[in-house]
Amino acid sequence: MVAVLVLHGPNLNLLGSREPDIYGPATLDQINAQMARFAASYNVDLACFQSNAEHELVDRIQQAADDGTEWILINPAAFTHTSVAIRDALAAVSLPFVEVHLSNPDSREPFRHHSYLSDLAIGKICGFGPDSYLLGLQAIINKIDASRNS
Ligand code: CA2
Repeated sequence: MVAVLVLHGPNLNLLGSREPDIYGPATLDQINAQMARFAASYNVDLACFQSNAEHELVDRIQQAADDGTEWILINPAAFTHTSVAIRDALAAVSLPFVEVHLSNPDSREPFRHHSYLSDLAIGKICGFGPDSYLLGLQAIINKIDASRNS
């Protein structure tokens, strides 16, 4: 069984309660539950973690280096555009990761156009609402299958 860690950045705990026009009506629990069902059907062990605190996300990434995590799926939220600390943590643990966003940051304000993580990511999916997470998870599962069969 392959272990995948899903990380959600600041304010994503508010999903479903505010700004549904931008981020949709689904709550974070609903998104996590949908991913968990999807993961189970592919025999993937999924762990989900959300924090509003940068250091907690850094700590969880560091922990992933020692807890059997093989891939990370991350929506860094606003930390996408600000956090050298999260970038450094991902670089330090050297785990492959996929960056996802509900919205398409490139079609929004200019300050959202730069990501501190994208150049380290295996890939990036954005703009599809909660489907961005499922598409990211599917891409990770395809990569795992490809590495098993090579
Ligand atoms: O589109 C995404 O997934 C973002 O990562 C969301 C971040 C934003 O800063 C990024 O540029 C793009 C913001 C997450 C805020 O989440 C909220 C959810 C509900 C209500 C208010 C904020």
